[in-house]
Amino acid sequence: MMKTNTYKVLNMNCNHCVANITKALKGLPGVEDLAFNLKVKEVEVQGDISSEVVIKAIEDAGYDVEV
Ligand SMILES: [Cu+2]
Repeated sequence: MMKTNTYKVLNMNCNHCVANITKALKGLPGVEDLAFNLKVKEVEVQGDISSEVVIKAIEDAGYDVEV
């Protein structure tokens, strides 16, 4: 089922972070699209994927997700 969830990544500060998180999420099964808003430190993840998997992938890349 297609859904969209938004995650706040507390230490996402620049385009380098965006690139790292893109790399971490793009390859996950189910992820269809990503949209970043650096100003408010948010990433919107569209696709059929559980938030647990998304959060773990972001954390494994070295970032902190506000839950
Ligand atoms: Cu950065």
